[in-house]
Amino acid sequence: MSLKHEIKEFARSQGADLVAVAPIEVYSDYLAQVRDRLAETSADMRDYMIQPEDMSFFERLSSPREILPDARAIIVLGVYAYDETAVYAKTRNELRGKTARIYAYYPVVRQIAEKLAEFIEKRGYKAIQGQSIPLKYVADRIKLGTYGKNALLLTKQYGSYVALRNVITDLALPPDKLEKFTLPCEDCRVCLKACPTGALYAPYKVNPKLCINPLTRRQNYIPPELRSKMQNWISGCDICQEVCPVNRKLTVRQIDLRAGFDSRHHASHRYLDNIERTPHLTDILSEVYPDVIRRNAAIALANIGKGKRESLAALKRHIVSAPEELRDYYLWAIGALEDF
Ligand code: B12
Ligand code: SF4
Ligand code: SF4
Repeated sequence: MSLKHEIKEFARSQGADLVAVAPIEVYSDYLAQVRDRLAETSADMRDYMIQPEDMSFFERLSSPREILPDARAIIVLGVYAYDETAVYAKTRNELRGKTARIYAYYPVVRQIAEKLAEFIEKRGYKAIQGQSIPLKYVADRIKLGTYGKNALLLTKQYGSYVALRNVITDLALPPDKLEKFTLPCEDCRVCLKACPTGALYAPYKVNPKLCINPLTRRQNYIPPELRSKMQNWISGCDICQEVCPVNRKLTVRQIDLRAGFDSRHHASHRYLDNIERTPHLTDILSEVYPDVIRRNAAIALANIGKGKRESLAALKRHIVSAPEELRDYYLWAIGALEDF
């Protein structure tokens, strides 16, 4: 069995659903696209939740040899992230928030990448795992999937619900030549129309200043006109994936117990670890939760509108002890619910 074959088999045995080899290159077309995006949206690195506040993050992503100077191949890993805990049918009726489906699987794919790096190192080669390349761009180049107009990588088997990660190695592995998966994007604009904030401002392009994912995760002020568009997302947003016809054909996977990992207990978001993925929103207003999540819970309650009496009572109870920055959101939510 070739070493490449052994590597793929090992990655699959650890839980990888997708594994493919890409070449080492300077991905300069990607960097040009990043520069265009920054110019078109006037976004800065804070909007991307990236530090430091210069281009170095994206420059490093585009040059895998900055991570490993004698790198000779990139292994791209993917794990299917649409499991049975991620079916959100009743959240609004139950006054619950939603978290992006993929978050539970970032630790899964990370664990697989760590084990794969160890496996390669034991054979005498260097291997560094991370999210250290432009993952969608590289995966699209080797046809592991294709860019959808929602700016995500859509794969034939798992749609866009795929958590990606890479291992960069000095082991020479021949790149894969996969068959292109053609998407029904040509005559479709469903994701662009569904994005509630207009963050998908053109096909394949996201404005991070408007995307609900960073809005829910950063501490920055959220203006009222954006708050009312955030629905009940309290961490991330999956709308441009939920509506996509490719994803709508998917069936939910079983909880991932491969590699000894129980995704039910790993929301993985730094604020939501170790709690239920969709807690009761009135409970999240309590001060045991970080301010960002309390803010998002208040916004979600206002946007749900149902259960008005219970929501108003909780907001009025918690506003008394809420810090100054949060009061503005609680007051806004109370006003919105009273007008509902
Ligand atoms: C920065 C970042 C963000 C930013 C910016 C998003 C963006 N689209 O740029 C923010 C914080 C907004 C974000 C949000 C999300 N992210 Co994010 N993010 C990243 C990160 C770190 C880099 C992405 C990047 O390079 N952006 C810069 C832009 C310029 O690159 P790009 O989007 O690839 O742009 C390309 C297209 O526009 C294309 N293009 C332009 N014109 C045309 C025309 C045609 C015809 C075609 C085909 C292509 C094309 O060219 C550009 C460059 O190649 C990666 C991790 C990594 N290391 O790769 C994760 C990553 C992309 N994110 C991911 C996820 C899951 C999300 C969310 C879905 C999370 C959530 N549920 O809330 C949202 C989705 C928003 C969206 N619709 O894209 C996954 C994507 C998995 C997948 N299947 O695609 C990644 C790969 C993380 C991971 N480890 O799995 N993210
Ligand atoms: S919703 Fe339509 S346009 Fe958007 S990614 Fe899916 S197929 Fe493409
Ligand atoms: S994640 Fe939500 S806000 Fe961001 S581009 Fe997709 S639909 Fe729009």
